[in-house]
Amino acid sequence: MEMVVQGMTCEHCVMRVEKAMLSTGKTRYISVDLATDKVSFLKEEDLELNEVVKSIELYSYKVIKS
Ligand SMILES: [Cu+2]
Repeated sequence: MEMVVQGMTCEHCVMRVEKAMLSTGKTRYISVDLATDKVSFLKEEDLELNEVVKSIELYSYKVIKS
């Protein structure tokens, strides 16, 4: 699974996004590329993508679904 998350400027942002995604309890192997804003991860089958998006947007980052 891949998506673009806009607004990340440093390692703290990366950590915040990872933490938000992990808080859903249904994402694994999250990898964030700060240079391209690309976030790759595995998700459990029963996870609605919107759940992840919401958790990230709580921190005011913008998610662009690919
Ligand atoms: Cu930052």
